[in-house]
Amino acid sequence: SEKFILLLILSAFITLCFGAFFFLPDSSKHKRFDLGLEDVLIPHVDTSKGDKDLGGFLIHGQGHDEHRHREEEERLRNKIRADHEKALEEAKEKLKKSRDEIQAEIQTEKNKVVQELKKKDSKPLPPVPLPNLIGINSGEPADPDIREKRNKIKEMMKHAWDNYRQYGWGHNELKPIARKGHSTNIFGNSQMGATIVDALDTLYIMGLHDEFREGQEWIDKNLDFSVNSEVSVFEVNIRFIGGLLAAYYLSGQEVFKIKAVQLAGKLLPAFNTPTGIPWAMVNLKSGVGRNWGWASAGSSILAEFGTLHMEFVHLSYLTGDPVYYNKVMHIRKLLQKMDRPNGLYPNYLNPRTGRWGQHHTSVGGLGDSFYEYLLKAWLMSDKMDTEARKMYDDAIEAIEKHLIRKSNGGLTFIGEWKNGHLERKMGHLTCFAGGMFALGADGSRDDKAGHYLQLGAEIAHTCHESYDRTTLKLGPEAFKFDGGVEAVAVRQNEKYYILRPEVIETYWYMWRFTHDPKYRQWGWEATQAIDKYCRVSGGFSGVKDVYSSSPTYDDVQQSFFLAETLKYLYLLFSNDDLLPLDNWVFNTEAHPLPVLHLANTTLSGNPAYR
Ligand code: DMJ
Repeated sequence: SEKFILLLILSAFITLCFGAFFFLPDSSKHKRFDLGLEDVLIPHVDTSKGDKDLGGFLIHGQGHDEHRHREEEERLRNKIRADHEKALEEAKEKLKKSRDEIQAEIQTEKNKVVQELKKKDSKPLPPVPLPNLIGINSGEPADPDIREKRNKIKEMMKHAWDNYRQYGWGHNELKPIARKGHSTNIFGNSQMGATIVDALDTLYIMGLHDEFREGQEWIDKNLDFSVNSEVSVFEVNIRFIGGLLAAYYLSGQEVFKIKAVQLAGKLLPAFNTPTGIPWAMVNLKSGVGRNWGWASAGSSILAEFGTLHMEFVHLSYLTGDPVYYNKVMHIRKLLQKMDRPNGLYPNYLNPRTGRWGQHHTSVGGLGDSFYEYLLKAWLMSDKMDTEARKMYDDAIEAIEKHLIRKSNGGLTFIGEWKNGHLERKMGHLTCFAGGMFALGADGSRDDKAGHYLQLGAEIAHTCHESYDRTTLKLGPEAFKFDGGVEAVAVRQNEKYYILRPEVIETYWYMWRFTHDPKYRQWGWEATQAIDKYCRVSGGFSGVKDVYSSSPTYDDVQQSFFLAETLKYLYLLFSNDDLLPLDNWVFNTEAHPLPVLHLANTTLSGNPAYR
């Protein structure tokens, strides 16, 4: 508002000066002005009729035109004078107003602009035939015991949602003990309702339709991306774009598609780097991007720029605009051209130079979902994108050779590669890989399906052990296989459980592929432990030490608890006809996207695209 007042004073001053100009006695000035004005007023003069070009000014010849021109000039001069006087009066009036009145006027103007922009942004997108949407509201188990367990999980979802609804509505996440909103820097500094967007599809498949509608209404009215906020490109993609796309496919409500496309447009400036490898963060308003300060040598992170493919392909499919598809294919092509130490992809890549940063490789944090998306790109393309499958097979072979080992106690684990040395430590995040190996078994190279299903089972077992060897029966953030320690966290800062889904995700995939009842049993153990130790009256909280019998809470209900943990549990106790894996591929935040039956990888299935 201060700027606004300064501007007003300045404009009043300029108006005064300009007005004064008319009342100056100097007639030569008038003459110059008249000539200049004439030039502006009558630009298309015909010089063949006696007009002369004189020093840049056009002077008309004598004659009957002259009188008409003088009248016209006089009329215009009067109009300009009147306009300036009016502007001056308005400026004086404005300055008489109170600060609050001026602010209210500015706000009204702003709202008008936002409304105009909204109107422009909500243009209908081209109609696109929806893929076959099978199994979006079924899965009721016949067995009463399983039904009861499934209902319990639905009740937990309701508890998490209702408390967020009551205490954190519109905020990104909930602090269930302080009973207020919570956020982290991945969502920037604005309230984007991350929990609402992340939870929508879980609400939908659980049949919580009133809650789903509430969420939809909030998104329709409040979810606005024209904010001066620096967000994580990866997190916004997997949680928001993934969540909105899944909600769109499940419900058919256009608003989700429109919001997903608007948001994607805001992420695109992140790709404006010398290599096309996107920055980790982007300001949604200015489009300025940068990387995390902690990342090696200013690098972007493999698991971040490598986890955009599924959502971006769907965006191109739905809009008919190849821009999204081209961005992710460019990343893939660039990665294909690069040398990989020992066939492994390092976690860090510098977006300015196109060179790897530190040679660290992980199937857990910083690497994980890159491998997952190679496999899922293939599955999502109805197995047409064989290039992605080949990259996945190559990567997994190198990982098996260099990172996967058996502990002395016979537990298979996936370690981390750090500058030519294997760290015998596995993260909770890495436990998703059991499910990934099982999902990728069918179609694997040299027909090693049995081998990969077995590998998935071994990882599931190891991760279950990491839960079973704790006091709370909940898994730590990271656990070691070193010097007699097996599947146990050693450092205090690795003993926490923040409601993560990866172990349960693997149980669910293993259940779908084997129907071995132990996976439901393990899933039920985890459900009970979460309900017993993480449930508080204001929602669900993470715990700081899974080895302590009197746990302390971290007071955060993560949005992925509703998006992933509870969804995978619910699916584990549902029949396989709910979201069958032949028709749906889950993004890394557990948002189901339909398989696109494309003739090839150029999205020719979409008529709007052809
Ligand atoms: C989720 O946001 C996603 O699964 C992501 O890929 C990594 N892990 C978190 C939850 O633990």
